[in-house]
Amino acid sequence: MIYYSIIVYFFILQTKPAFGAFENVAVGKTADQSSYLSNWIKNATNAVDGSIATCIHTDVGKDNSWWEVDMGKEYFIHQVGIYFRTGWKWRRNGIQVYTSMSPRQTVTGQPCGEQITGNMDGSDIADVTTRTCDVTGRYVTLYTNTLNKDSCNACDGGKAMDFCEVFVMACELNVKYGPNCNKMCNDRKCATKTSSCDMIGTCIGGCQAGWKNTDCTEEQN
Ligand SMILES: [Ca+2]
Repeated sequence: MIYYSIIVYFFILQTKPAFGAFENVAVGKTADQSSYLSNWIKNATNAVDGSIATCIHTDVGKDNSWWEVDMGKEYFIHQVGIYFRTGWKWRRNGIQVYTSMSPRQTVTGQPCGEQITGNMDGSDIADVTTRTCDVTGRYVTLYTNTLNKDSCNACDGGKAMDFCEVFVMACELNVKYGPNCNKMCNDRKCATKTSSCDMIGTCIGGCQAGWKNTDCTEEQN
């Protein structure tokens, strides 16, 4: 029984999130944020530089804090994840993730899952927190107007945000499709070569002769 428990424990440790063929399309992209904490490097791209050692920090004492990444074009966004600062947890509570087609949507974008909530000191909010979106969008915005002040001894959470990296697991539209983003649009046998390719690979206008199904990938008998 002990041996079995060790095996299960090891398996859990080794299991990575099931992202399928989704890719992080945020890394290296353009980013902006509502304000900067003085004495910090004023670079919103610190949260999309691929390193958890570099972080962003909006200014304390200001309402409506936001941080936003522009992926440059629309993607099917499956999931958004945040690597928080591990030593500073009290600004995690109250953040909401949004996607949008145009910039600076703050609270008017499409919400990705539930607001990130927990204890005001953030002690029960995971260092790496994810939200599922499953929506098409170009921008991802993290937003908070939650006051975490006095949530711990002598620390001011304010309405600021601080985190080190945001990853956006997404599928490239008109290139790949499927529940795991692992099917190629060009492999379909659509009747019209210019047929668009949504996330279920629909061939608008039907299939070439000898092929069937919505995405025209199965041969007729
Ligand atoms: Ca970083």
